[in-house]
Order: sequence, then structure tokens, then C-alpha cells
Amino acid sequence: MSPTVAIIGAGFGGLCMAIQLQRAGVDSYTIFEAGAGVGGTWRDNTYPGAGCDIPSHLYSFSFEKYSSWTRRYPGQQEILRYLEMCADKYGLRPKIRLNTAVTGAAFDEALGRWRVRTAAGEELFDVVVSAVGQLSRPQLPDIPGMSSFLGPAFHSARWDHSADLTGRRVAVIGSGSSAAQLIPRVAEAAGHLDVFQRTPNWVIPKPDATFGPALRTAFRYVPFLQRGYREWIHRYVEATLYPALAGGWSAEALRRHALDHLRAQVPDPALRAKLTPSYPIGCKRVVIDSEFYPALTRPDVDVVTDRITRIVPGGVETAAGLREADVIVYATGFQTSDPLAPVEVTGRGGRRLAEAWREGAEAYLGIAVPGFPNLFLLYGPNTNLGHNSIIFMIECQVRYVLGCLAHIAARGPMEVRPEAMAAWRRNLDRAMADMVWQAGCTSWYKNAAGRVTNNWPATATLYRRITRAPRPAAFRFAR
Ligand code: N01
Repeated sequence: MSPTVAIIGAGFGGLCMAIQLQRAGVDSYTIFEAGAGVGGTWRDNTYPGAGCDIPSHLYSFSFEKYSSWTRRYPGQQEILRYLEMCADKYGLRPKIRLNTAVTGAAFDEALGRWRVRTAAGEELFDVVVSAVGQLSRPQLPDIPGMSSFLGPAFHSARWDHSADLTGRRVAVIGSGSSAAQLIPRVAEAAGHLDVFQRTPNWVIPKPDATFGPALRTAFRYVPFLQRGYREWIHRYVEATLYPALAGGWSAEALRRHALDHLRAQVPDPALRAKLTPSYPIGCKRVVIDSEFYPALTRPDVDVVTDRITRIVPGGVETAAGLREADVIVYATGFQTSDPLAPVEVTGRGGRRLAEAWREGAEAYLGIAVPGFPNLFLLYGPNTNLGHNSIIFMIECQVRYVLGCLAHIAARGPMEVRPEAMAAWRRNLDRAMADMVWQAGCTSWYKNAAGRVTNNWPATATLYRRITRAPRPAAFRFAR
């Protein structure tokens, strides 16, 4: 009999897991989704200009080609439509419990099963698959006086669409990927925009283009065109972008590309100086956008680099004085060091996952954690990419979990051995030593202790190879 599976989250990861179970003829699963719809991050991030800086054909499932992409880089609504189409096409809807947050998951050693807790009570499952993502919990900053602000103030991932920005003075705090996407749209609407930049980011152009009807028809009907195009982009980023992050030959080329982009788009040398990063390119996530710099050169936009001291009822106070604002947007990123934190996960011996991860989140292959049998993580620790599509990694992980389910069906609960975890950690540390993320910058890739707990330090192609199938020697089985 197939193991029963609780999937937490109905974003890309959870839907991928469910689709592949469905395709394998397994329907003994339930998807628990805290929100009111499918789509995860693409349901939550509705800020103006939200979209993906990875090409559409790469940022989608390899097994579910889509001829309807209207542009090279998809917008948020288009990605959400794609995910909704997938949920419908594979008949997942009846298996998804919306508005149902998992609050706890405890491994019952006597039963060899997980007790999954929601507001409705407790249910037993053989397996838990976490698909909560790494960027699902907004991080508001800790600036004194935030609650005193009189106007609308919200996080980029919780956009308040009732706030009218037309002609208003808007403050955007933060200048990462989300800020870069929303600033051009906010600048168009606002009377004046202050962008509070603490650290400049490296920015490279996004060569976006629409796919006209002829090209879309070709994608639909020409055999292997989509597959070939996708494979070409995959190989291109693996061969050029990845080496740039690993201290390779292309780092300097990428840096020059970014500086050329800055020079071409920002004529004012004083503004250019403000926007020029002082850390190696790739240390923080590179922003891929062609509209960000032009927005910053507008006469009604200021880039403010003075330190923010507090928020006051009428605006943002900096070390250089008050900047008045009617609306504040916090584009300040996400809580990323323990993505499963809202769920109290308890493994063998009553050990809490938060406790096991006290020094930093880690998992064998980013998927399995010693002491937590039959718990599998999608987009888990050290599987984020700085150069390729996370959907590729998720598909590798789902394939691996399917392999684990076959073992569990035959041999009962499986748990990764601490020795396998230790060997994995050593390999990871060795590979990480070459990566640019370690260089002198802060980023969401690292935890508070400065350890890179989010990123994968090798190519996505290598990850696919090592996750092809579970190695039984790395696990302990119940029988
Ligand atoms: O968040 P971030 P994001 N005072 O953490 C600043 C993915 N993504 O939402 O750099 C002042 O990158 C902070 O400053 P600093 C992508 O992987 C993908 O923009 O810490 N400023 C920084 O500028 C991305 O990396 C797409 O000095 C404060 C900003 O806020 C990830 O999501 C699109 C502050 C936070 O930047 C997160 O991006 C969008 C404070 N107290 C996002 N606290 C795609 O296209 C923070 N900041 C796929």
C-alpha cells in the first residue's frame, strides 16, 4: 500500500509533489495550504511590477510545457495562472485544504507515523513533505517608531491595493529584487518617491521581450522547440552565471556587464557612485532588471542613502533629517533562516526541529534531517540557486522523494544516518569555500552566525545527478 503523505504548501513545490504522486497513481495525499488559494509566493506577491527574472520556459515544470507564455520573463499573474492551470489539469483541487495552516507535526515513534496538527485537530500520515519555500515569511524591519506612522505602511509581499499612491509622497525602504521591480511602477504613480537604499545591489539588464502569436504557435506545434529552448537557457546559465559565483572566469565579465549597464542607464556620476556596490558581484542576489535604474533617474525620485533613525507620524527620519511620506513600502525581504518555523516539528525522542537547527538549518541533500524519519523538505536548506531556476531543483527533490516513498512502502519509516549528514556537511563546506556568498556582504543567503544555509554551492546539473535516487546506505530503515 502507498504511504499516506501530508504536503505542506500549495506553491510550486507542493503542487509538483502532488502532480508527480498523481502521475505515479498515488492519491493517498493531502495538501495543506495556509492561504486562500494555490500559488504560494506567486499568490502572495502582488506588488505592482511583480514578476520573475528567470525566463518563463525555465521557470516552469519540465513536464508541463506551456505555449501561452506571453513574454520571455513572466509576470506574477501569468505564473499564478500557470499554477492554477496545473492544479486543475491534474485534478489536485479536491486534495487541497485551503485556509488550513499546519501548526505542528510530531513523529509518533510507536506508530512510526506523523501526527499532523491543524486548527481542525490532528491527523495521522506516514510521510510529511514540507513545501513551504524559503521566501514565504515577510521580514519587517525593526525601526523605532514604525507604529506611529499615520499613513498606509505595508510589506512588499503584502501589498495594500487599497492604498492609492497617485500623486502621493511614497517611501520605499529596501533596494533588493522586489524593490527593483516595484519602484518603476510606484514612481509612475507617485507624486514623489524616496528610495531608501542601505546597500547598493549589482544590477544586470533583463532582456525581456513579448512572444508574438507566431512564436507562440511555433512553441505549441514545432516538435521539441520548447524543450530545446529550455535546455539551451539551462546550459547557458550553468556555463556562464554559475562560474561567476564560484570565483571563475566569468565573474569579471559579469561585473563589467553590470557596470556598463549602470553607466548606460545612469548619466549622473553622483547617483552612479551611490549605486555602485563595493562588494564582489553575486555576493548578494544580483538584481536582473532594466527598468530600475531609469526609474531612479527620474526628477521626482530620490535615492536616499542616509541612515534611517526612526519612523515618525509624517515620514522617515534619517541622520540627515526628515523625509516626509504619505505611504511607506517595506521592501525589506523575508525571514529565511528557519523556513519551517511556524510549524512546530518534533522528531524522534521529542526533539524539535528548531532545536536541531539551532546552529543553522541543514539537511542531507537539502531534503532529509537525522532524527526526523519520513520528513522530506522541498527547497530545503542549501538548495536555493543564485544562477538558475528553483523549479529545476524542486523537480529533482520530488523525484528523490518518490524514490524514498518506494523504500518506505517496502521497508517502513526511513531516517537519514548522522554519518551521511556529516559527510554531506563536509562536502558542502568544501564547495562553499569557493563561493562568492562568503565574501564581505550581508545577505539573506546566510544565517545570523554568517553561515550560508540557503544556497546550493554547485551547479544545478550536479544536484540533479546526486539526487537521482536515494542511496539506501545513507538511511536507517524500520525493517
Ligand atoms: O528582499 P532582499 P527582496 N533598513 O532581502 C533592505 C527573490 N525574488 O524581497 O541589503 C533599511 O533581497 C536590504 O538592505 P541590505 C530573490 O531571490 C525573486 O527584495 O540588507 N533597509 C535590502 O535592500 C531575492 O533575493 C524575484 O543592506 C533594510 C532589502 O531591504 C529574494 O526574493 C523577484 C532594512 C531586502 O532585500 C528577496 O528579495 C523578487 C532596514 N532595517 C524577489 N532591512 C524573481 O524575479 C532590510 N533592508 C524570481
